[in-house]
Parts: sequence; structure tokens; C-alpha cells
Amino acid sequence: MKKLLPLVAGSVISMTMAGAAVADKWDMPMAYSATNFHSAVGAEFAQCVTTGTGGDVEIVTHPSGSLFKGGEIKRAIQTGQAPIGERLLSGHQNENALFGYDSIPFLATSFDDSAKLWKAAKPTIEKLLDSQNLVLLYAVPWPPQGLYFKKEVNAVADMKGIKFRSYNSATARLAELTGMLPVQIEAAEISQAFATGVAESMISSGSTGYDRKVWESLTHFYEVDAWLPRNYVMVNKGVWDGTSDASKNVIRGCATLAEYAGNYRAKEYTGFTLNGLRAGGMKVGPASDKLVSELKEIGKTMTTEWLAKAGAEGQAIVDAFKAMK
Ligand code: PCA
Repeated sequence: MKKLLPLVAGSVISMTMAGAAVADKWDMPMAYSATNFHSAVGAEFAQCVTTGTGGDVEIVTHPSGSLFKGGEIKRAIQTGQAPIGERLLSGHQNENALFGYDSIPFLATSFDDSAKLWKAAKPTIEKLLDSQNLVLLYAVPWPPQGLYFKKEVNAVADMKGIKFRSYNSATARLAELTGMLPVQIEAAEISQAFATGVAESMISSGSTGYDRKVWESLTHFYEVDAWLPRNYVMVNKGVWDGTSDASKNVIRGCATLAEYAGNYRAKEYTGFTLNGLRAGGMKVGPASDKLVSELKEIGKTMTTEWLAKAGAEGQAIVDAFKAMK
């Protein structure tokens, strides 16, 4: 039966015939560069599913925003233009504040705390995605977020007027509260933005700075450990419902392995990429006490604002996390 059905490259149709699953190719858009560890984990996940299902579900990854740009990926999957994909979860916090649970400044600043916070938030996020026609498969954190500049910065006053690259509403708000000028740019495009002066600063991990070779334009990285945002992999619910139980089991198994591998790599990559920034000529080190304490004050404002927007469900996530500590 399988052999008789034409398989169109790029097809996102998941069919069942007389209850039997039919071989299917799933294109998987991803926003970050192929060399980034999230993309590497995604490629291994795709291979695991393809091998594990004996080719009944073949996943093909498309990193660097080559199939859909970061900001378009979730909608593409919700509407069935792509069956599966990966996106920065907090990229949707302008839609619903709950998606920004992982970008609350100084709430969870280590990998261990980030894992606890994810455990506290996961049921809520899963339910929210489900209401949007999406099934959550796995999620992996980025390394801790620090500040990049092209000059020495020792206090918030030094940040005034700087053009700041943001990646979600929390980072844009941080820019406003520090007197900087936010401009939202996907990671895939930041090298160019820094080279042309469209942006002069950002908050991100050592990983993204390393992947995008930002030492070509920037000079300083301050380890602030403000938060650890997450990427997640989602599937269109209709596609998922049309997948055989056998394939679903394989996909869930591969997702569990991917989440484990992703966490491991994120930790490994933290030190490796900070050394990479140093090797590129950047000054890498902790932020001054003054800068940290000023940022913590701003963090308090942002936490209050987030809780006001995220309501009782947001408060419940924070409470559940604090109870685990
Ligand atoms: N890299 C992503 C999100 C967080 C991170 O470390 C980015 O800068 O777009």
C-alpha cells in the first residue's frame, strides 16, 4: 500500500488508510544556525524518528530559518503549512504572557533552577499549546543570558541610547527600562545587524554570540545569568492525531532522548562558547556589582509587570517553582 502512494517532497499531509499509517515526510523548520546545539539535537531527533519508525515518519530539518523564519514557524505549524518545527517559546509572549515564564529576570538563573521552573510551567504551557492546535514534544534551554556591548559598561547609565537587539517582549522591555533602543532581530540575522550598526548590543547566551561570530563587531560580554529561555519542538495536532500509535511511541521516545541530550549539550556549550568569544578577542567576565544590582531592580519591575499580565496561572507557576527549591 505504501509503495503505491505518491510521496511529494515537502508534503505535510498525514494520512491513515484503513487504520494503517502511511509513510510520511515531515519538514521541520528551525530558526537557528545548523551549527547551533539546538539544531544539532534537532537533526539527531529527526534521524532517531526516521530510523525508529523504519521510515514511516521521515523528519527532515531546515535550520537557519531557511524554510520559515523564526517569527513565522509557530503559525506555519498551527495552520498545517509545516507538520513540525522548533521555536523560542518566549518568542510568543506578546500573544500570551505565560509563554514568557522563562524570561523573568533572575527567577531561575542556573540549569538546575531552569529545569525546576520548566517542570512547574510545563503542564500550563502544554495546555496552552494544545488550545492552539499544537502538541508539545520537547524543550531545551539556552545557556544563561548575558549582555553584549561594543564598549565597557559598568552601570545602567552607560547603556543609555544604545541600539539593542531584542528577541522577545521581555528583552525589548529590558531595553526600555535601561534607556536603550530596542529593535527585534532574529539570531540568523544578527551578524549583519551588528556589522551595519543597526544594533550595537544584545542580551543572549555565549552560544548565540559564538555561533554568529559577534566578535567581528562587538567587544564585551558580561555574564549576568539573567535567565535561561527555552526552545521547544511542536507538532500540528491534526498531523499528530493522524499518526499511528507505533510511530507516536517512537517520536515520544526520541523526544525524551533529545531533551536529555539538549540539556547536556547546553551545559557543555556554555563554557566552550565563552572561551570561543575570548578566542575571538572579546573581553568576557562577570558584570560589575553596581550593574548587577541595578539590573536586579529592573528585574523586580519586570517581574511585577509579568505577574500582572500572566494572572493566577502565572503566579501558580512561580509558586510551584519556589516550592521545589
Ligand atoms: N539565543 C537566542 C535566544 C536566547 C539565546 O541564547 C537568540 O539570541 O535569539
